[in-house]
Amino acid sequence: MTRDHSHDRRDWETHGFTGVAQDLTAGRSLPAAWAKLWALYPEAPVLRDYRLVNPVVEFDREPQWITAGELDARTRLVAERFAAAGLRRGDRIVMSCAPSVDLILAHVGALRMGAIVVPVNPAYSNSEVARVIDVARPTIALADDPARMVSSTDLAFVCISSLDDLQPVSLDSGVQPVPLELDVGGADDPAMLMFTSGTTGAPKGVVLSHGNILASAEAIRIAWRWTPSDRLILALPLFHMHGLGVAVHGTLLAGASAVVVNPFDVDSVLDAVAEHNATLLFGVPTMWVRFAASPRVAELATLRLCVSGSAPLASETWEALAVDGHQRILERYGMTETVMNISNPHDGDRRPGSVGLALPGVEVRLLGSGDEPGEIVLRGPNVLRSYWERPEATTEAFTEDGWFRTGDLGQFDPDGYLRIVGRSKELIIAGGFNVYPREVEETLAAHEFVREAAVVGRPHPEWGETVVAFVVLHDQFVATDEGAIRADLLSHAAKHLAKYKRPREIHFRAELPRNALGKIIRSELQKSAES
Ligand code: MLC
Ligand code: AMP
Repeated sequence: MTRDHSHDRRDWETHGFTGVAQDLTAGRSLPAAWAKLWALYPEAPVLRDYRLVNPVVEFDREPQWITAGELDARTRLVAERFAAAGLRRGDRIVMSCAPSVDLILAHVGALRMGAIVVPVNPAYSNSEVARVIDVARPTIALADDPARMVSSTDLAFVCISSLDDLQPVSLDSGVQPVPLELDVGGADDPAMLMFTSGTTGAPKGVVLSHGNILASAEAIRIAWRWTPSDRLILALPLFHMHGLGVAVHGTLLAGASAVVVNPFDVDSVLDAVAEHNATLLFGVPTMWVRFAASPRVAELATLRLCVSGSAPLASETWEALAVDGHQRILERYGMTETVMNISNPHDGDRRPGSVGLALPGVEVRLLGSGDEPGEIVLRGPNVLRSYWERPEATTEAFTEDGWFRTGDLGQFDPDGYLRIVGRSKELIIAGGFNVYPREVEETLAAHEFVREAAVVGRPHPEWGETVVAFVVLHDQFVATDEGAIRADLLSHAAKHLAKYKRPREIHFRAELPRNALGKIIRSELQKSAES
């Protein structure tokens, strides 16, 4: 049973939207909407790196602002270059790079030509990248450092630093440039393929259409009163929804500007805020915890709007930033499958511990009956249609009557504000990055000493949660020195898993707690991790 709270339309109005859900995709696609703006205001500064950083290239130039007109021209050249390397409409292009303006140019160029962007964490191990490439079968992979990419005969590599030399040349002998039509995709055409790992082994690819990403960017543009005079300090990774679907897409759709800061650190961000008279800052809770602890926290006061998302923001952090940073942080709730769902209002009560009200176009309900928390389910133009080549996963993700199941548990305040009170899915969020226990468990279990492993998240004041593993060894290793085995397991994890997924603690057990059906009782392990 779905519990109706029927506030959606009123929520949309509180966010400043009085239209209908279809209005949000009237621009057809983000590239079409962006191109219109670029033609209107070609001189407007849009993007700039704060500093130029690349792991394999030394830059001999200073960062410069790119105007809308230049962005139009340069993304066209990027698209031509990709086409010359063999990329066609509907083909996948992996992008695995540190945040930079060049990466944004590549992302926008690929979207404009109708290719499907597959963002991948550049800190992934070769085996993590290989799993994505296996499933996505991309034509091109763009990387900071091609040496890090897995080799494959069907895949052309483009090093991001070579995008600087924006000549429409053939990278792949035999493949000639083709005439390109840009910005012609429709709302239903796929735009992005993002992997969420998944709780059941093989990585699950989330296919987002141009309509999905446009609807969400339009909803937050309206709700957050984003205007061309806004300037964002963009210090987020550009391989997840927060950095791409919110920060990049929103900036370009608002005709606003952004300064890309990489890597994130509190001082660089605050320096950039001051130097560039920034108005907006978005972050994950770990970043906000670090701002709250900084002696420079009061400098946040110059910003028009600070937004938190990707994981729960503790009320204490919210209060500390309100008092010391003079910022009422606006918390919002999103997901790869649905981009942005719910947000505290720009005008009105921004409530600590709550994610607020349904964004324009989004309908929100809870599964279950009574006043107990229920699973949050959603409908709207932002919601994915299907997973990549996984019909069974798609069926499981929706209720019979077509609502998307988030796996998050929520409860409404009497006036319709939603609180996220837990998760029904097995997921750990550390520093705003998702860790799927199953993936870590499988990695540990692949070690020759290990009979089985279970992984849980323990609350952590800075990271939100931290990864704790419980391991049962094969009998012959039980009497061996635990310290040495632990070190061996950690180095095994380091070889196969990106940093944020690695266990911070490993506990050895003779057996794992199981229920009558033989299922591991995670709540018991959780308790033991917390004690
Ligand atoms: C890392 N460390 C940890 C840890 N994770 N220690 C304890 N517990 C953890 N969970 C250790 C590392 O091993 C390292 O140690 C040190 O802490 C610093 O790690 P790091 O990775 O270098 O940290 P840093 O670069 O400072 O990164 C922190 C961060 C980053 C907050 C900047 O995590 C980040 O960019 N997060 C954003 C994630 C994001 O964009 N999520 C959006 C998902 S989209 P040592 O010894 O090696 O120094 C989504 C939808 C939505 O969710 O709603 O937005
Ligand atoms: P991802 O799949 O990486 O997009 O992560 C999405 C998940 O992040 C959601 O399903 C939530 O569990 C979590 N999340 C995002 N924003 C918030 C928030 N403001 N509060 C609590 N959890 C959040």
